[in-house]
Amino acid sequence: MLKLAAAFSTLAAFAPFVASQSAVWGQCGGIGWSGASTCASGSVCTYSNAYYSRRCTLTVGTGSGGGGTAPSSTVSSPSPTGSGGLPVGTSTSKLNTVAKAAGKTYFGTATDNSELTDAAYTAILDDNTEFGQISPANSWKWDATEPSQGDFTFTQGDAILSLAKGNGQLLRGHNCVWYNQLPSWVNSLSGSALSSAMVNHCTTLLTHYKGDTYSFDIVNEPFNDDGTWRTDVFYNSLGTSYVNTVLTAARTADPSTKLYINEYNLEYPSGKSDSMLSLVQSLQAADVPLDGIGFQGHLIVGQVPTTFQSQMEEFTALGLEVAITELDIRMTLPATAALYEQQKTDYQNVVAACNAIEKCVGITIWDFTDKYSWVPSTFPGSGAALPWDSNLVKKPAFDGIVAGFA
Ligand code: 9MR
Repeated sequence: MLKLAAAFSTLAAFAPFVASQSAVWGQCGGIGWSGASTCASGSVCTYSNAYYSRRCTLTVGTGSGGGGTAPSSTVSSPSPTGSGGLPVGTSTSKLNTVAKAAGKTYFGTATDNSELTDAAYTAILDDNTEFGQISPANSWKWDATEPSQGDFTFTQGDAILSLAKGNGQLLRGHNCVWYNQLPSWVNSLSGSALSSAMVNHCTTLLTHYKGDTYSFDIVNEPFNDDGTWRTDVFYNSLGTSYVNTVLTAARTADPSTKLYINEYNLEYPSGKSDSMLSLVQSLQAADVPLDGIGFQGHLIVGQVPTTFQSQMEEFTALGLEVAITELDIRMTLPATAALYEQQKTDYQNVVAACNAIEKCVGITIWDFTDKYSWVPSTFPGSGAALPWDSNLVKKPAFDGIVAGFA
């Protein structure tokens, strides 16, 4: 009721203009339309299709260029169809607000330095009622922070820190030890030289960001899908003990952050999830510090595992917290209305799975707009994986997220 009241009071603010101008989201053109063709102050008439596609949309911020973009704070559209005839999200709720109301610690997004010059993008990113948590998509990784041995650079990483601090957003550190985006000098090491370099890297990274993060992905993607260990330089040279070593070093470097192992394809029972459970049990038996498991959640529309919740519960039963750390749900392009609706259902189901588990502390989407998604370059022909489209217009998936927290 409160949300409805807020929506109506926003509409009411534009009521004096209705006689001569169309209200925000009102029709302002199209075949057969004989009503007003100008819009209320602060909105522009935007073409969507020949019949009912001219709607008065709010302009974003103070500048121009808002045409066609539905800002996240606007009222619900009476027309659920956006450009290209695809449905749009209409919820006026804010994602972090609804997540916290549901008892979660945050709803967040990844972001990357190169995106921070996009003012329309940062206008959404900076809203801590939408995103209460930020993950650095790339600039805290090993290749970005220690490109040559002992030569640490945190300029890009610190830009993400400043952004989150300035916005009052939590940070998830990402990441410390990963086979990918690893500078080549690391691959040439072995034995104690490798172990020292790994401990030094993680200690320096966590010390630099000491007290700044809610949680930190210390080990990323240690297993193959069949449950065998990934044969990267760490496993090949140090065996499984590299996990123990680096978690212990991380706890010493920053006792205040929650230490995570982060992995994909844990959402259904498999050799990988079995191996992760065994690893957790062996770490716990050896008193190695570990606080959480990150379920990355890189999923496919129409193929979201129904086992997501029970898989997370396997780990919370061991006393750990869990988080969905890199959620996106991709589709085969081109996007259709049916795929958008299925994606909405899929997002709702994933969020509901976390919502049902007290120790699922939060959800992070892997950036929030299709404009900056990693998916199309990695899976050619797939995309549209995020809740905002590439024009920063909310998709039905947004409404699915809100519904999942209900
Ligand atoms: O989003 C990241 C993308 O910009 C990089 O090109 C890519 C390179 O490996 O890494 C992406 O993020 C990955 C994350 O760090 C770990 N899980 C998988 C993510 C998507 O590839």
